[in-house]
Amino acid sequence: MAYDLYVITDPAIARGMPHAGIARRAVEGGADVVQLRDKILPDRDLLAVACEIREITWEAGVLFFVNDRIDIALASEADGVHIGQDDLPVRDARSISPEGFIIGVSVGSVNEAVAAESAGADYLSLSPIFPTTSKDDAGPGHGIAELLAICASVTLPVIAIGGITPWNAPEVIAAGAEGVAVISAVIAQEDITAAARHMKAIIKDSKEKVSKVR
Ligand code: TZP
Ligand code: MG
Repeated sequence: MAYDLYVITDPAIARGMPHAGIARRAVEGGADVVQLRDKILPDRDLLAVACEIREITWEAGVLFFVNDRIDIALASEADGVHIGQDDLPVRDARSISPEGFIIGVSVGSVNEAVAAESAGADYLSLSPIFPTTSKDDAGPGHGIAELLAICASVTLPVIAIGGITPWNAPEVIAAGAEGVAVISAVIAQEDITAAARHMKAIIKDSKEKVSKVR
């Protein structure tokens, strides 16, 4: 399962481009994961968008996750759901999921990371690594030291999110992140496909450098 480049859709940040358009461009640029994130669409519209992204990601062989909403994830046959500390607990999400369904959990500390791992999460995301304006309640950045501590405390893949750019992605990968999740660095760009391709190349290069020194 590759999590190298994890692109999150948000039409407001993509200057009004719809979710499916963002997803299509992101997969063309080499995204390994597309996450549908929308807090305002009515449920029926959200499900319709999820089904569109499901088709795009199936064709591209790319993972598709839905943020927060396990009901929409299951109904659209997504590969998984991404949940936060205030969403359904991992064990309850697991109890209503089919086999192989991927559950990712946002964590903000070593304690939360260890708890999510023992509750049965499949991957973790530390958020935010750096300050970001893309999420209203993201809070201050945890920084690279917290990322290092979490990567050392769990065996699950840890995805870094929040304020990641082509310039700081190498230090995030060097700290042990399995991949980077981005909104603005890819989807706020004029050419989403080119931005995704550029970010993917940086991640690949950074991973090669890390594997040489380990
Ligand atoms: N969750 C934690 S930070 C964040 C989310 C959805 C926003 C990430 O956006 P950006 O633009 O990559 O900082
Ligand atoms: Mg959430």
